[in-house]
Amino acid sequence: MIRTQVAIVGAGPAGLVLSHLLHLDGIESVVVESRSRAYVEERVRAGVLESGTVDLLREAGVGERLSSEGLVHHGIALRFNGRSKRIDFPELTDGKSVVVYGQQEVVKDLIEARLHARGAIFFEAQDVAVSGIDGDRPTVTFRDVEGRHEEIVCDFVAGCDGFHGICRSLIPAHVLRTFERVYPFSWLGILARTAPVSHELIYANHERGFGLYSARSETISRLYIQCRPDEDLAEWPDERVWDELRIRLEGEDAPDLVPGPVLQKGITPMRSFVAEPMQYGRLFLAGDSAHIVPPTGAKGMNLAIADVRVLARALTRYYATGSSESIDRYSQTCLRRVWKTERFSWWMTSMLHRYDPSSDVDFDDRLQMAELDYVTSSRAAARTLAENYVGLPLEA
Ligand code: RFL
Ligand code: PHB
Repeated sequence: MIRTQVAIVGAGPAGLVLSHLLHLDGIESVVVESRSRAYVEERVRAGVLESGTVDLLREAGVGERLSSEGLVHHGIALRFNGRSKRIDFPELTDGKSVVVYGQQEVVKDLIEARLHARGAIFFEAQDVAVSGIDGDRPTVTFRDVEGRHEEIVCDFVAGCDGFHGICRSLIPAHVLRTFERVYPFSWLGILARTAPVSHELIYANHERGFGLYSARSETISRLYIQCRPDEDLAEWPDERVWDELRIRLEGEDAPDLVPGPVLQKGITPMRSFVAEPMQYGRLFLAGDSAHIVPPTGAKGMNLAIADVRVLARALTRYYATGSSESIDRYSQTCLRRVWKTERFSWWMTSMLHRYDPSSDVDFDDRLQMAELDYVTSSRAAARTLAENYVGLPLEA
């Protein structure tokens, strides 16, 4: 039997940041992860860090490699009607910017920091189960990598186990309310060994569908195209992906794409989802276990980290003062940011995608063009995009 203060299910960005922040405040935790360390360190996902996320990671002492290897971006381009229009972040947000640094690099840095501080992470845990969240001694049980039965007895459980995890379903059905929107398209993404030809991200609205040009480092590019939700990857040999990307980014000042070896290729479904409340008894949900945003606003990982910052502060207050006021308000505090981020991600998605690429241009498509024209020509409109993209202020 293992006794700890906080048992954390899931070693994604939410679980690892939470464990690290708690450690800095002298609170013990144990992380239980169903995948292997190599798997979570190689999983290619998000890439854009809000300025508040960057500050948090630096202040928490895990920003060294992020500072030396991350690419600072001072703006993005919105591309429509064959032309790019730039949104300048520092100018519109009193000097703020974002950093492009892969989620798996953040995860590597955090695992390294946790293990260096002798933090406990059980990888490859099987049959993970949580019980007793109604009482004051919840437990997490699982089989470890050697098949031994383990039991963690704790004060609190953090459900950081992603959208397909087990923790959300522990909230009784009569308490849990969910909100969902599924979009009629997905993203086909590639990671390629080729130097970025644009030093800023390009979000393109094209009549054949959305296209996104992003980067990971001086030698690695990350690109996406809108595709059908049921798209078969086998129908997308590398050459076809490059051709389609070139079409979606075509026109005046088009980036001169240089195809390189494709290192990874995958399809990401697009969904908006929120579970309310984000807590029940001694269980707290954080990150993708509680909410999903479509990736168009680059918010998923940032929102996960914003949740656990609120949770770490609330737990620290509880252990320091005995007051449960902040933990009782955890869900309410988080949901304010969650819904604003849902709104922004939905808005970026709806402004940039073709909802029915097989049909003729219709009323909605004309509205999209008007919106893009407005957002790139009105300072007031551009500011609303910029302040959301660099990240709304974190809770004081
Ligand atoms: P994660 O990263 O999914 O981590 C959850 C962890 O929990 C583990 N787990 C369990 N562990 C123990 N017991 C169980 N029963 C468990 N069930 C699951 C999982 O193995 C995993 O390690 O959630 P977290 O920490 O909340 O972090 C959220 C972010 O990962 C997520 O929001 C973003 O990556 C979303 N996302 C993207 N966001 C962007 O901003 N830009 C992107 O380009 C982008 N691409 C993506 C994405 C998410 C994807 N998913 C979820 C499939 C691409 C993909 C494919
Ligand atoms: C990425 O680089 O993976 C990326 C960038 C911006 C997004 C989504 C994904 O909106």
